[in-house]
Amino acid sequence: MITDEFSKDLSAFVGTHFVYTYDNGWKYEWYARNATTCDYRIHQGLVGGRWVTNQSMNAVQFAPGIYKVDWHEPTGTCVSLLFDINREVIHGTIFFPQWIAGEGQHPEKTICYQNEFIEDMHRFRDEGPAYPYVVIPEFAKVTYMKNEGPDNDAVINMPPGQMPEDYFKDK
Ligand code: FER
Repeated sequence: MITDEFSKDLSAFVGTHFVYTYDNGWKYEWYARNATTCDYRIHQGLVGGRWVTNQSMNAVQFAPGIYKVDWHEPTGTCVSLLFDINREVIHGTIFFPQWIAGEGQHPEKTICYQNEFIEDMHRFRDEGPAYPYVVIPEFAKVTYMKNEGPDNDAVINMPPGQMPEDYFKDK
């Protein structure tokens, strides 16, 4: 098998805290809480203001310093991120159900601290419409990257608004 030991080594990735801006202007903050969980805040974008902690994810090391992360949200949205740590570049694809990102639909229904509204998100997801999915593939430039250690509750613990306190230092 091509996978296994190498791909499972996430030791240099877990604990990393990123801020990045997509080419379409959307700005995200994302934290690899541990090998199976992430936290994030959305500073700018279709669902700017939304934030989530303890989201289950799948993560692998695809090549040295290149990590791929995939997950499914309670809203029905799917996200796939590819992190190139050395180049400080990410490619993200978000797969939005129609009820969030379709013409005249309702992205604002997902703008909250999702953890407190999981039942609502499941209800919206099940009400749909889900299809056709709106697929948004974009490159992003990393503007902040720091290892904060695993399972650090201080990294993503409030709604989006401010950047990390040392964000503007030596940049
Ligand atoms: C990302 C991090 C999180 C991202 C999307 C999400 C498009 C989640 C979005 C959502 O659930 O609304 O980098 O990129």
